[in-house]
Amino acid sequence: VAAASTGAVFLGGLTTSCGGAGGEGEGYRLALIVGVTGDEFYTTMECGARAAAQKLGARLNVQGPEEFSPAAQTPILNAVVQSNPDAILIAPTDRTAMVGPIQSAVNQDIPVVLVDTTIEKEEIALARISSDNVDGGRMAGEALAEQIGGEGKVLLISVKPGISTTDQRKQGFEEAIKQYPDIEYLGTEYCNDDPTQAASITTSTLQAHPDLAGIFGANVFSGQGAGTGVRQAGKRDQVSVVAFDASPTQVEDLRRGNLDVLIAQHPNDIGRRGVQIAVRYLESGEEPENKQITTGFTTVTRDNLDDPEVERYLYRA
Ligand code: T6T
Repeated sequence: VAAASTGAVFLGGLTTSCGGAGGEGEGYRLALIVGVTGDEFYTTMECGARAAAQKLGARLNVQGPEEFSPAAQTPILNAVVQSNPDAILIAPTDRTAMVGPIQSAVNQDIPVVLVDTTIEKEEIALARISSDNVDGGRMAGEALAEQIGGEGKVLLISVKPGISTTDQRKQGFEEAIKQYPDIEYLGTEYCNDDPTQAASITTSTLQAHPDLAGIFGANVFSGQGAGTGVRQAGKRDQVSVVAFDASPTQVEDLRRGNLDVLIAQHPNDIGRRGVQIAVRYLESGEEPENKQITTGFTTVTRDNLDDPEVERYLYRA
C-alpha cells in the first residue's frame, strides 16, 4: 500500500485534545491539510473531521505547515499526493499560488475538497466548505461601529494579502463601516499571522493616533495581538477590539476586557461536512449538487460567553 511505503505521510498527523478518532479504520484513506499548525481554528476543524471519519469508518491523516504560507504548504500537499489517498481536504494558504499544486492532485484523480479557504480556480474542487467571510466581515464592521458609537478612527489588522478568507472579511468590513460617515478608516495593516507583529502594529498605531477608537483583528493571531497591544498601552477603556475567531486565548482576552466581541466560526462543522462529502462521493461516485456549503457564525460577547449554546462553538485547544 502506498501509505505503508511513505510512512512519513500516513503515520504522522497532528494530535489534538479531541482524541485519536478517525485514523485506524479499514475504510477510505483521507488526508486533511490545514492552513497552519498550532491554530485552534484548525485544531477544532480537525476534531470535527476526525469525529466524522470515525463514524464513517474512514482513516484520516492530518498535516499542516508551521507557517501560513504556500511555500510551506506545497511540499506537504505534494507528499500527500504521492501517497495516493482516496481524497484530500485542504485549506489552501493562497488564492493563486495553491492552484497549481491542487490541480496536480486533481490531475491524479484525487478528489479535493476545499475547507475554510479557497482558490481562484475553485471549480476544480469537488466541493467547498467555509463560512461566508464577506458576511462575517460585515458583522465585524457592524459590531465595531456599535462598540464605538458610530464614530472615531478604526484600523483593520489582517494576515497577508492573497488569502481568500481574510481578504473577504476585509471587503465585508469595509462595506459595513462605509455606512458610517463619522468613522475614519485608517486602512489595513498585515501581521503575517504573527501575534507579536499584530501587537506592535497596535502599539505604533496608538502612537500615531492616540485617539484610536477601534480595531478589527481578522483572525486568531491578528485578534490576539490587537488585544495584547491595547492591554499593554493601558487603553482597554478607550479602544474597542472586535476579532474573528474564538481561540482559548481570545476567549480569555474577551473575559478580561482586552477584546470586546468575537465572531466565532464553526470550524468543527467545516471539518465534519468536509469528510462527509468526501466519503459520500467515494461511495456513490456522484458529485454533490451543492458545491458550496456555508457554515455559520456565533457572536461571542462577555455577556453570553458562558451560555452553553455559545460555549459549544468556542475553539478547542
Ligand atoms: O480565521 C481562521 C481561518 O478561517 C483563516 O482562513 C485563517 O486564519 C484562521 O485560521 C484563524 O487563525
